Amino acid sequence: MAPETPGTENQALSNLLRENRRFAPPADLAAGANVTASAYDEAAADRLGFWERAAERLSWSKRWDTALDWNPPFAKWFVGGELNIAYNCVDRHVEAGRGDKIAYHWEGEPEGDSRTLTYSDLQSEVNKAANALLELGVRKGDRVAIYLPMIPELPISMLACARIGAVHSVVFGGFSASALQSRIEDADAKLVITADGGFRRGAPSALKPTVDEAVANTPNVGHVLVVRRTNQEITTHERDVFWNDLVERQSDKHEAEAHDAEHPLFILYTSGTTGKPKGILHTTGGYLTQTAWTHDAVFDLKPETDVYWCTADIGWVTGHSYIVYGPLANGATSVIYEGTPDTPHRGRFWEVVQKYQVTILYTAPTAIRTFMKWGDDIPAKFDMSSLRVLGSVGEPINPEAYVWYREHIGGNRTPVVDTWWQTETGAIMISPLPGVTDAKPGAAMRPLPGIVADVVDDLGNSVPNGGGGFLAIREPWPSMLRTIWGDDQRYIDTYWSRFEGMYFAGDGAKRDDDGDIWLLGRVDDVMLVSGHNISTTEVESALVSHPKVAEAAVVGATDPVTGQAIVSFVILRGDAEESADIAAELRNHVAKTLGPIAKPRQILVVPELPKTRSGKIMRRLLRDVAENRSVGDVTTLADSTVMNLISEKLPSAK
Ligand code: 6R9
Repeated sequence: MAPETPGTENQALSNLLRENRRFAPPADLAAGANVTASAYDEAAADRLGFWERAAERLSWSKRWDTALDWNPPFAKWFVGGELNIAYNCVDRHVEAGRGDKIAYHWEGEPEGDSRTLTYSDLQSEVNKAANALLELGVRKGDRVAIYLPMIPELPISMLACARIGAVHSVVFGGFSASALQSRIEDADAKLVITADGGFRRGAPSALKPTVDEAVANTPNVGHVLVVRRTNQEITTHERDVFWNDLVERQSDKHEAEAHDAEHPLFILYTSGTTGKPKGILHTTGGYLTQTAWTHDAVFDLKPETDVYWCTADIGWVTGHSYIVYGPLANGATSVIYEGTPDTPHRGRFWEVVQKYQVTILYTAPTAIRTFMKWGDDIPAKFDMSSLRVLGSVGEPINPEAYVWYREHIGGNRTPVVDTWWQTETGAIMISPLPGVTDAKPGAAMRPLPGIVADVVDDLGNSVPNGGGGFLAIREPWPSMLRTIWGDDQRYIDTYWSRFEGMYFAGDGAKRDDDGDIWLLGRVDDVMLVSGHNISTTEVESALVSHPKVAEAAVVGATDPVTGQAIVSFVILRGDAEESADIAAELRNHVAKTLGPIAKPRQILVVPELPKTRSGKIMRRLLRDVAENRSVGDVTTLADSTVMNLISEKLPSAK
C-alpha cells in the first residue's frame, strides 16, 4: 500500500460507501432483450470480430479491409471502408419502406408549438440543406460552426454537413461571443449556422448578436446562415443569408457520396478545467458503429414500438450521439424538446412523456435531483406507464437519486442504466444492460462488451476488488476520439501519458467486492483529508441519502490541521425546513454513513449550485468560495448569477 502522507500522489482512493440494494431486470424485458449475457463472452473471445459484426448493422458502400489499425495512440477503424452517415441515418430507412415512420416528435418550448418529422421529411430537409451548403461554397473537409437552439434545423444541419463530408462543430447556444469566436477560429470554420434566437424559460433569447460579435473578427467566415425562429429583430450584414430563402428553394434531391471510414465527422469542444478548449475529433465509421450498437443494446431499443427521449442539449456530446446519430442510425422515433423542464410549469417533462407515450427516457442526475427537490407530487400527476427503460448520464448518480428515479418516474418497474462515457469516448463505455444486469443504484457496473476498461492504481496496475484508483481503458474502441483538432501532442499528453499504453479518462473509480465499477468523479476533485483520498461523489451521495437533502456539492478547502477539509453546499428538498441545527444533523449523518473521516467541516445551505450547460457541478468555483478567493472564470456556467446567490449565503455559515 502507498504511504498515507498528505501531498503524496501515491494514494489509493478510500472506499467508503456501501450499497446493498440490487434491481434485477424485469422478466419480460430480459426474455426479449436485444443483447444477452453471451455478448460479453463473444466480445471477450474476439473483440475485433465483435465490432465488425456491429459495423455490419450499417450500410457500407465499400466494406473495410482491416478492422483496426492501431499505431498507439492513433487508431484507424474499419480501414478502407466507405459509407455515408446521412444515408445511414436517413435514406436507407426510407428505401426500406419506413419513410412514413416518425424520426422526431419536436416539442417547442411555447406550448402547442410542435412539429413532426418523418424519415421522408428528414430526407428532403437534409438534402435541401446539403444543396444549400454546396451553393454557399462549403466542400468536403470544410468546417462549419453551428450555433442553434434545440430546433429541427440543428440535426438537419449536422446531417447535411455529414452528407457532403463537411465537419461540423456545434457550439452550445449559451456560450458567449468570445467562446464562440475562439471555437470558430480554432477550427477555421468558413460558415456559421445560427438563428435569430431561441425560446428559453418562456421568453425569446437572442443568438444572432452573439454571432455578429464573434464573426466581426473572423474574416474566414464567408457566410452566416440564419434560421428564423423567434422573429425577433436582428441586424443584418452582407454575409448573412436566410434559411427560409436559401434552403427552402433548393432541390430536395441530393446524391450522397460515400466517405472514408476515417473521414472527420465532427469536432466538439470540451472546456476542460484549464487552458484553451480541446477540439475533440470524431470520425465516421467507428463512431457510427459504436453509437448505433450502444443505443440498441443499452436502451434495448425496439424501433417499431419505442418512443425514445434523450433530454440532453444537442450541443453536448450526449445529444450528438444519442439524439442524432445513434437513434437515427437505428431508425428510432425520438422526442426533441426545445426548452427547460420548468417552463411553463414543473411538470413539463412528465407532460411530454405522457403526450408522446415515451418508453425510454435518458436524462442527467442534475435533472433528477432537481425533480426530487421539486417534490414527488409533481410526476405523480401524470400517466407515465409507457416508460420501460430509464437512463442516466453526465455525473455519478447518487444511489438515492437513482432509487427516486426508478420509483417516482419508473413506477418501480423500469431498469435504470447508469451510463459512463465522455466526449472523448464518443459513445457509452460502461453501463448495465437492462435485460441482463442486476443493477446496483449508483454503479455503472461493467464495461460494455467489446470495451476493456479497468480501475488501476498509481502505477497502472489493476486494483483488486474492493480497491479504488483511476479509470483507464486498455484497448482502443471504435468511437474513440482520434486526436485533438490540430494538436496531436496535446492529445498524447492529455490522455496517453499518465499510464503506459492506456487511455487515462481523468475519473476516479472503485471496484467493489463483486468487481463492479463505481465512478467517483474527476480526479481533480478528489480531496485529501488527514492523509485519506476521499471522493467528492461519496460524500455527496451520503448527503443526498438524508431525507432533507435534494442536492449536494462537496469540495476540499485548505485546512491547517487536516491538509484539506470537506466543505459541503446543499440544496434542501422542497418540503424540508431549514432548521437551525440542520448543519449538525447533516454532519452527523455523513459521519454515520461513511465514517468520521468524511465528516464535513462546514455545511452551507444554498438555493442553487453552479453548473455547466450540460449540468455538471463546477466544484472549482465552490472551492474559490470555500477558500475565500474571488471566484474564477464563470463563462461556461449555465446561469452566471448563481455564484452571487451562493456568496450571499456565506457569512451565515461562518
Ligand atoms: C457523456 C458526458 C465526461 C465526464 C466523465 C465523468 C462524467 C459522465 C457519468 C460520469 C459518473 C456517469 N460522467 N457520465 N460520471 N457516472 N454515468 O458526460 O461527456 O460532457 O465529456 O463529460 O462526465 O466525469 O469524465 P462529457
